[in-house]
Amino acid sequence: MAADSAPQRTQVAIVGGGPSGLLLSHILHLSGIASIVLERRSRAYVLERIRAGVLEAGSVDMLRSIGLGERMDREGRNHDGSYIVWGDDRRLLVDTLRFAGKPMVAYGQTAITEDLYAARDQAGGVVLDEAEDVQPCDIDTGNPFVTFRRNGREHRIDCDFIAGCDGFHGVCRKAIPATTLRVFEKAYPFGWLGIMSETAPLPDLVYARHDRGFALASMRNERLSRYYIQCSLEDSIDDWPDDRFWEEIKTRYPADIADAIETGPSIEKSIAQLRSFVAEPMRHGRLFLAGDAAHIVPPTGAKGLNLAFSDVHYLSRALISHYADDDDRYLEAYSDAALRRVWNAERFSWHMTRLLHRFPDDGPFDRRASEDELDYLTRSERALGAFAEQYAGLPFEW
Ligand code: FAS
Ligand code: PHB
Repeated sequence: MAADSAPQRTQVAIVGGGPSGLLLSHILHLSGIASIVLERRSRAYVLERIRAGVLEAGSVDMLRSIGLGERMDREGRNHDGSYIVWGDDRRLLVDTLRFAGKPMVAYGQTAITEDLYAARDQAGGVVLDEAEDVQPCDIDTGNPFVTFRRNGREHRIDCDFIAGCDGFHGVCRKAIPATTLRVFEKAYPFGWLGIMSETAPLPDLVYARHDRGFALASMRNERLSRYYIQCSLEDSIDDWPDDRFWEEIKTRYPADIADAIETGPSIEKSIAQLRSFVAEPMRHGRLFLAGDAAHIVPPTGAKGLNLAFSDVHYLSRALISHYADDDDRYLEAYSDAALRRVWNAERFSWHMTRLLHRFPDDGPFDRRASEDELDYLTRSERALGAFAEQYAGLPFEW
């Protein structure tokens, strides 16, 4: 497509070229439904972002079902479960394979986004990056459209539906009237300092609850490790040279695990603020929100990207049913169905964040109560089963 041209009309205009928007566009394409993705940033910028790393079985199945399983199966790493360590060398395996019946897969969001861009390119998909000032218009009518500027030219695309996949800072959520939108929000009094290093990761994900704060050891592949420690919101990455980071994270694990951590120079370092956020409803007229545009979870439960996948599962099924069967039942049910799964993940992520982090106003009682809950998970199969099935991600409803 010429640099500054754009079709005048499509069936679904998708705002946002992150995982939600690209995945929706590709699934619709496979069902013969036309879409255009409008992304504010350059493709290079989108692909530079380091984010999620663990896929629930439902997300893995979605990628395989649309032909994007080959690289994931080659480079991704199956996980039968994740460990939690705390107190005086207490440890617990959250055995997701046993309780949910399927493994989780460590496969980075960056690779997924690369795979999705490649699939859209190969299919001749229309992904317009550096689309400025995108605006969803007439969402309350049967003839919505989007406007945007690109390469200095103004554009308008008429469509049947608009998918707001433009993340937490996007414009689509703001197009829902304030009198209609209900927002639920919680900010956490700490951040996550994350680093990526070209080192051999630990064999499994290991979460740590420690008096000095939360830590997490994760991975992307056999030679790419991802680590996080809870840090103050006052911190900047300049406060954390690599040596200080490695020394600190090792203090938060038992000696055998700390000794197994291979240190090395960081190739990426960033601090993410943690928040819980839900906007309801996820639909207004012909505008449908999916992914971070509608909700944010603290990454403790590895749910953010997986919720984007489940939203896209529900929304793509609904749009396909509309076009293929002239049946709008799933479109009508979209917001309620998506929000049922969103709220389970929001509650679980909030609970797991509360359980594993040191809150500034925590006293001895709070610490002992959290340690007792972890001890209880080691003693009760039923409690551990409930925890594991939520960490693994509940099945999609339809
Ligand atoms: P995204 O934010 O990924 O994509 C939205 C896209 O819309 C962006 O490319 C943006 O440029 C574009 N956009 C925004 N405004 C626009 C406009 N006006 N016009 C056009 N385009 C616009 N999740 C996990 O499961 N595990 C993790 O460890 C994890 N770590 C994270 C760390 C950080 C720092 C952040 C911010 C998020 C993290 N997440 C994690 C959550 C993250 O992975 C999201 O769930 C995921 O990116 C959601 O994908 P999208 O809904 O596509 O939103
Ligand atoms: C990651 O690998 O980035 C990751 C894994 C599990 C989490 C959060 C982040 O809970």
